[in-house]
Amino acid sequence: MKNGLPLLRHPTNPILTAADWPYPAHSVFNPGATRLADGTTLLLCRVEDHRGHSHLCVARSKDGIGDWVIDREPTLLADPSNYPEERWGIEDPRITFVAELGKYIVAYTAFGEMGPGVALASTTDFRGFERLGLVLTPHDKDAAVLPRRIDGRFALVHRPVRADGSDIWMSFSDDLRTWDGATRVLAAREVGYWDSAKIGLSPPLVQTPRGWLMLYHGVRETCSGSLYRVGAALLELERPWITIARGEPWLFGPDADYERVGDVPNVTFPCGFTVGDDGDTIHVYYGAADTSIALATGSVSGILDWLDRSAPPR
Ligand code: BMA
Repeated sequence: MKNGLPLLRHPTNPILTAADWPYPAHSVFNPGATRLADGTTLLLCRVEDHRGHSHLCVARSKDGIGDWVIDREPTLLADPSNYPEERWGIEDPRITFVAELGKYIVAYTAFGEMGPGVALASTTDFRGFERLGLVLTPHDKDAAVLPRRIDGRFALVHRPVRADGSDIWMSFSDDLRTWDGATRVLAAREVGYWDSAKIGLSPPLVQTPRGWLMLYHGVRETCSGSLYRVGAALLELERPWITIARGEPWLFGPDADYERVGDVPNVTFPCGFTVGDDGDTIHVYYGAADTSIALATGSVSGILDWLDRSAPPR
C-alpha cells in the first residue's frame, strides 16, 4: 500500500517541458512560483541550454495548470561580465513578495568557478530586474527571503555546505545586501534516514497561524546515485530558527516515470508554490528528474494535519 500523502500529482504532469519552449532549450525544471495581483500564476523557470548553462524564463497561466504563455526570449540571463560568479549560469530561483518593499525578491543560485553562491534580484513585473548581486559566497544555495521582517530585520533561509553534509540556516540583514547572524535552523538527520546526506529549503516559507511551514528537500545517497525527496517542518513565527515539528517520513518523493527517468533520475525538487484565493489550497511546482516541470496539489491545512500525525513529539 502506498503512503497516504497530502500532495497529489496533477494528472497532466509534466505540465511544462523543453518541447513547449519558444526557443531552443535542453531542459526546464526547478521553477520559482508566485501568483500576481490579478490571480495569474507566474513561474520563473530554470532553463538549461545546450551548453549546460542555465538562465531563467517566465511562464504565465490563468489557472496555474495549463495554457502557459512563455516569454519568447530568456527573461533573466546570467551576466558574467558584470557578475563573474554567474559564469556557468543562474539556477533554482525562489520568489518572495515583500509587501514592505512592494517588490518581489528573487533568490537564485549563481554558478561559477568558485561553486554555487546565493544572489538576489528585485522586480515588480518580472520584465525588469535590479540585481543586488552575490550576497552569500560559495558554497551556499537554496535560499529564499522571508516575506516580512523578523525582530526588525530581513531574514534569508539558505544552505551553506559543510564538509560532510549540509543543513538549513538563516541569516539577517537591514538592507538585503549584507547578511549576518547566521543561525542553524534544521540539520540533516542521522545516517539511515531519507534526509541524512543533505537538506535544503524547497519553496519559500509559508506563514500559517501555527508557525512557518517549511517544505525542504532531503537527499539520501545510494549506490545508484542521489534520491531527492521532500519533507516538511513547522518553525516558530517570531523565532523561525526554532522547530516546532518535523515530519519523520518524507512527504513526497520520486515515483512517477517522469520523476524516475531524466537527466538526473529520482529527483523531485520544488522551488515554488502558490496559495489559492481560499488561503489554503496550494500548488507546489517542482523539477522532475532535472528535465521537466510538474505540479502537485494539496492544502496548507492538509500538510499541517500530516505533520501532526508524522512528527515525533519534541
Ligand atoms: C541540487 C541542485 C538542483 C538539482 C538537484 C538534483 O544540488 O543542483 O538544481 O535539481 O541537485 O540534480
